[in-house]
Parts: sequence; C-alpha cells; structure tokens
Amino acid sequence: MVDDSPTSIHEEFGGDRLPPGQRRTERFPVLSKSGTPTWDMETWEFTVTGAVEDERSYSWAEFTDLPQETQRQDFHCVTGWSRFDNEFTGVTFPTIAEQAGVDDDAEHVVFGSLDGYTTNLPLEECLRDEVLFVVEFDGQPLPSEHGGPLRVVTPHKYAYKGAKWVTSVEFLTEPRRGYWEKRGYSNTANPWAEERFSTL
Ligand SMILES: Nc1nc2c(c(=O)[nH]1)N[C@H]1C(S)=C(S)[C@@H](COP(=O)(O)O)O[C@H]1N2
Ligand SMILES: [Mo]
Repeated sequence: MVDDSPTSIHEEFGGDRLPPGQRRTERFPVLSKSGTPTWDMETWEFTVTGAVEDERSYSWAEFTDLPQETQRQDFHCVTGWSRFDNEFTGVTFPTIAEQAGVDDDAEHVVFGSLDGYTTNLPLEECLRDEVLFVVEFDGQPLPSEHGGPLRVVTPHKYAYKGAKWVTSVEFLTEPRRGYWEKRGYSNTANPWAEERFSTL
C-alpha cells in the first residue's frame, strides 16, 4: 500500500511544496562524494550501536525481514533541485530504534556508509516514519548509484542528511558532525528555511 499523504511535510514547516530557491526536476541526478563503493551481500552487515539497550547487527536477510512500508516522498538536494513523488519502500527509523531500545539519555544519531560518508541528526528528527531505510525505489531494488542496497531518506531535510550505502547507525548522548556538516554545510538543513550552509 502506498501512503499518498506525506507530501504534506511542507505544511508542517510552513512552506510551499517546492522549498525556496529550489527548481523541480524530473530527472534523478546522482550525487556521491567519491563514486559508488563495492560490497559483497554475503558479508554485508548493518549495525546499530551506542546508547541503546541491545547493540545489534543485521545480515541482509535479517534486515529485509523487518516490516516494510511504501511511501511517496519529495527529495530536495541542497544544490538546488527537487524531485517530487518518489516511491520508496523500506524500514522506518522508529522500527530500528524500537528494536534496539534507545537509552533515555540518547539525543543524537550518526549514520555511517560504505564510502566513508557520515551524516548526523538529532534523535527527535529521526524518530519520524518518513525517515526511511530504503530498499526499493519505484518497486524495484534501489539502484546502487542511488545508494542501494540500503539508503536513508529524509524528506524533511536536504538530501545530504540521507546516507546512501548506509551500514551503521550510532546513537549518541552528545552531537557529532558528519561529512558535509564538518565541511560548511548546515547542521540543521531545513529546506523551507533555506538552511544550506553552516552559520557557525
Ligand atoms: N554515502 C553517501 N551518502 C550520500 C552522499 C554521498 O556522497 N555518500 N551524498 C549525499 C548528497 S550530497 C545527496 S544530494 C544525496 C544524493 O542522492 P542521489 O545520488 O540518490 O541523488 O545523497 C546523500 N547521501
Ligand atoms: Mo547534496
């Protein structure tokens, strides 16, 4: 079942569906800091660590056994393009958090990827059903250039908050910046406030 309603996220942020300074594209550009990495599905592993009751790791078979849902989401890249109505299927962040049992003092999350990329968000901004660990795009396995086998999407943030080729989630009691957040991009990344660059 496809949930057709999540395009109302912009209303929560008090803006138009197309955030300020963005232009709409029908294409799906690829943005990767260092190309598409390689991996072996036999040894591929997804780990959940840090401020949780149960640190865990999942094989691909274990991960894809988790409950999945399909959502229609918009995608906003900080370089200025937006792509509407992407059909993503995957496991919600709250499902992963619930499985691990997040500690009361956890406040922050860092995602890690096969290409060495990292990105960070406050825990409360991850505990939303539309923060999705995506395994399928338009009903097909997620293409590797777009982060397959597994990526995160964050329709309430610029897309650099969604790690492609994600293999780790670390829960933290203190904030820590990721790859672009250390290099001058906004830590908060709200598209409707045009938070593109860091002001600190
Ligand atoms: N692991 C990883 N994730 C990443 C990136 C990356 O270089 N490596 N680029 C980010 C950026 S800047 C954007 S805009 C989106 C691009 O996703 P796409 O290539 O599917 O359009 O992925 C984000 N996630
Ligand atoms: Mo980006």
